[in-house]
Amino acid sequence: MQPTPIRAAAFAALLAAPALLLGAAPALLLGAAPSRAAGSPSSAIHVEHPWARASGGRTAAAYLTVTNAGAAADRLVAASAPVAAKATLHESKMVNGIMEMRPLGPVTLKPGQSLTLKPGGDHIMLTHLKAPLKAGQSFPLTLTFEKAGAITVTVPVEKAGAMHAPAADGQAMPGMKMD
Ligand SMILES: [Cu+2]
Repeated sequence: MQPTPIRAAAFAALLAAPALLLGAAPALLLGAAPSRAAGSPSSAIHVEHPWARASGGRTAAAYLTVTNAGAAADRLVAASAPVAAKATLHESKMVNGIMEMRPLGPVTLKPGQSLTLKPGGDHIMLTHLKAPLKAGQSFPLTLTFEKAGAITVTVPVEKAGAMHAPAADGQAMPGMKMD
């Protein structure tokens, strides 16, 4: 059944209302932000919402979402960034109450599957940074897939305590903290 025009309008108003409250990030809720998906349009692999945390030291973490929109499985086999000597896919695990990180190795993405790297979870560890990452800067990060090849995205750096991607680059997520 098609929604009536009145219902559609009410729905639009529902969507628009939070945007008024959160004036700083209307694009977040309206989905108007241009996607930073990278790779050629024909690439089956989409890399979205890359971001990294500022770091005073020689290591930092980068986060993003990778989706395999293709019909065949693919594998994320390597990462690199010119700001760091090494970029390694890590997982975070609680071991005896302590958060530990370890290299994850190549990750297989089945058709339709996506992998979200986020604080407290999987991430790309940047080690031996050439200089500390400062909030406001950005850097290129290249992910290499077995089939899709190399995909380079621009990674904006957020402040040290940030828990999510910058608003203009985010997706509407129910319950997402907007601090
Ligand atoms: Cu790590």
